[in-house]
Amino acid sequence: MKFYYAPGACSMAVHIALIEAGVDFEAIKVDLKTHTLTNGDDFQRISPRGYVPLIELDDGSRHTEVAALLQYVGDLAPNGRLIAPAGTLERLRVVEWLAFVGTELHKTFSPWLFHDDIHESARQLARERLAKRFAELDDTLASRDYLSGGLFTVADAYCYTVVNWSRPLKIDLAAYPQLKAYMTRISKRPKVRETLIAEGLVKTL
Ligand SMILES: N[C@@H](CCC(=O)N[C@@H](CS)C(=O)NCC(=O)O)C(=O)O
Repeated sequence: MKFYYAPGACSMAVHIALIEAGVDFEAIKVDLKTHTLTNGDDFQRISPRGYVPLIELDDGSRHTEVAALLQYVGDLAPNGRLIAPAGTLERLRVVEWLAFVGTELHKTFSPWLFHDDIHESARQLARERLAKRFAELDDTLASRDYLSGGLFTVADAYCYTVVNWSRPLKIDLAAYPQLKAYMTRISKRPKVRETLIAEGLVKTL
């Protein structure tokens, strides 16, 4: 399969899942400023919305949307390691978190805090909403290591990727010690380190 990504973008959640799952894939980097690939090809011809992540399967079909791709890749991991089987309560919990991260975190960060032309009042509203959601995460993580329990799942890959944007945006996580510890816990996972290196975000394991 081919996997289109941009370093540090939401696609990193899928990148982490692919590496955690041990799946074979070809990673193709996209420059989101110009919507081109390293070889100059126009990414918009591959992804009409111009969005990463995008996965192209061996049959040539193309698929998008972080939450959907994470479920697909999670299911490829042996023994339900990254997501429980469909139809179980555990699966429901992971999918709930995927939806929460997608709609309450990802789309509050982006586009509101990432574009210079957005008015300060809208930015402030986004920051306030994130503060509430971070407090909720902090409470949840006081009693468990990962979002849906004791095990890392694809929802954690997504949450980690998105909450990581706090750093460049200078959103201080000091008020959320459990969330901070969770971010550190995930950043130490060998496959997460591998992903960060693959995306050129850190230099050493
Ligand atoms: N609904 C999409 C959103 C994906 C998305 O927002 N991707 C961003 C990177 S985090 C992107 O590619 N932005 C490029 C652009 O807006 O042109 C999903 O969940 O996959």
